[in-house]
Amino acid sequence: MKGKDKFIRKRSELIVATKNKGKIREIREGLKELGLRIRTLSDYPNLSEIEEDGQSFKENALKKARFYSTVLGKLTLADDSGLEVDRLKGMPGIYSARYSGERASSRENNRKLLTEMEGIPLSKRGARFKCIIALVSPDGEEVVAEGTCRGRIGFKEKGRRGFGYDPLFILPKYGKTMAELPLKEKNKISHRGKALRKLRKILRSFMDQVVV
Ligand code: ITT
Repeated sequence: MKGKDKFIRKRSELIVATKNKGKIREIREGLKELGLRIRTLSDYPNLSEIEEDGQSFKENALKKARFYSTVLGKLTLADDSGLEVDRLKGMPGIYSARYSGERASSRENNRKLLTEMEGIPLSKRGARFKCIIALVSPDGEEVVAEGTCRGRIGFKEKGRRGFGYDPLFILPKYGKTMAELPLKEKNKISHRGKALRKLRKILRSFMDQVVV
């Protein structure tokens, strides 16, 4: 490989700062046309983790992206996301991953959500997924993209795809839960898919800057 090509390849690397396998699958799919070399935190098992103590998705996404971009010295993307249920005044929100306790499984979180929603009719079970993706470069440039997706909370888990609250998240237009949609279909309509589409354009310009 010639010097310049080597430089371009090296600089087209992107750190996706998560170990969440569901997020990683969707982000890889959403960015695949860019041909980036994507690394995730699973490739850096010895790195310390940071506490997600921000008061919003945006704060947490930026905190994660800034931290890992500084530690690794590489262009870094971080996703902070969750489920906001109307009837629960936006809960679990930023606590989505640990709704039923630290290190809770998705199954446990879903069970807790069903308990909280007991007796509430479908018409009052509105909710939205929200995703904020922060992109931070080692020289301190920062970009944030957002996406949301509305649906309703079901009465029991349905579907085996996706992750997290997907089996409980009904998309009325499709008559299906998010967990019944293939990955590509989910990305077309999901909160994360929307944020990734906005980010693709920006990422391209980051890559162009680097190559010049
Ligand atoms: P990282 O911080 O390492 O990225 P995490 O799983 O802890 O991984 P968050 O703090 O952003 O990530 O919490 C997101 C939680 O919100 C996630 O664990 C799910 O429970 C839920 N969630 C987010 N996006 C979702 C999606 O597309 N489908 C279903 N549940 C989702």
